[in-house]
Amino acid sequence: MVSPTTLATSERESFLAVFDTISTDLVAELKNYSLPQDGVEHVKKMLAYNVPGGKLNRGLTVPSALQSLLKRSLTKDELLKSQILGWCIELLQAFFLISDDIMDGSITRRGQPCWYKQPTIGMIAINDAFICEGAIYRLLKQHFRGTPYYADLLELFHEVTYQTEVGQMMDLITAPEDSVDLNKFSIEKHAYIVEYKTAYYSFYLPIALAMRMAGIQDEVAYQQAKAVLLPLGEYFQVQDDYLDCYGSPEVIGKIGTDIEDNKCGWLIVQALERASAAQRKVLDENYGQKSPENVKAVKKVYEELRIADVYHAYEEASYARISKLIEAIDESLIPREMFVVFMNRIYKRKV
Ligand code: GPP
Ligand code: MG
Ligand code: MG
Ligand code: MG
Repeated sequence: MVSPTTLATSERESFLAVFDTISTDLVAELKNYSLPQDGVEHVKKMLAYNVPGGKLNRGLTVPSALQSLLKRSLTKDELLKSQILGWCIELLQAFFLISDDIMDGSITRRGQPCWYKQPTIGMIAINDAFICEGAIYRLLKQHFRGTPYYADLLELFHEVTYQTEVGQMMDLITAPEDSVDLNKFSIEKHAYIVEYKTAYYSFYLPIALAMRMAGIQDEVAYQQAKAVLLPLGEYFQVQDDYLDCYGSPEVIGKIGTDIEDNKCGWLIVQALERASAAQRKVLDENYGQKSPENVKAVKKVYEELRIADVYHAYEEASYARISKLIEAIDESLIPREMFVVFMNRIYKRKV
């Protein structure tokens, strides 16, 4: 019998093998633009550095969700097409992460320096992010132009990109560098930011793409999927906020910057709910400052308020809440299994 681990490994290997095809196809297409050799080298290097090195949760979800939806093994063509859609999400992710790291002033990503931190790259990274976004639409055109759901795919990518940008905008304007005002933060504001900046593209998009491929047209099915996937995305971003402070950089591959960056993250909004007047004063004076002493003072208040315990309770409660939401799904429209698999992929994650 094939164990789940072996299966997961082979799914990943087969998915990664498609990346090579995609990279080659994109480069071949650029040669039609008479792209000089140094341009070809740059694109290859940039894609290899920024696209395949992550956990690939989003990308791998498309083929596995399609299989759940069709309730059978995929044909070669279905597998390849769903993997290409998976890579389109990973390209979207690369576009966002390259840009996000510049905006957040981050140092490392996926265990290596952020792309913009590479000595020969700097602000060229901004244009590279645009190239990653553009590549999505080249691939969609190349592989899906003849399908009945081509327009749906385009619409999904455009809509979700815009939603993410709106979320990122709120993330940024709630965290101005030079004026720290913790009164701007709230649980509701946080919930809005994470739904828009993370949940749509990371959770709704992979499942919605598989549903389009499976030929599902009933809007109710998409609403039902969203009702689970947006809360799941919120839970995922709360984990990200927690790991920013409590994760180990060697494991998560990035060094947290949320306290320094004055971010309206989950830990600070929970701390604000619980802080005494004296603790609130410490937070007001130290949050959003670059020096390690300030960061330490904020973390000390988190310790006093046992915010890590609050988080662990939130994890348990989220699992129970999302499981209930999954049970409410009408199985004649979409299989619950698809959501269970996705949730188990991230539950209690350390990475
Ligand atoms: C995660 O925020 C959100 C994104 C990566 C979306 C970015 C959207 C753009 C339009 C650029 P984060 O800053 O907490 O992520 P990380 O912790 O990985 O830096
Ligand atoms: Mg960031
Ligand atoms: Mg950010
Ligand atoms: Mg983060």
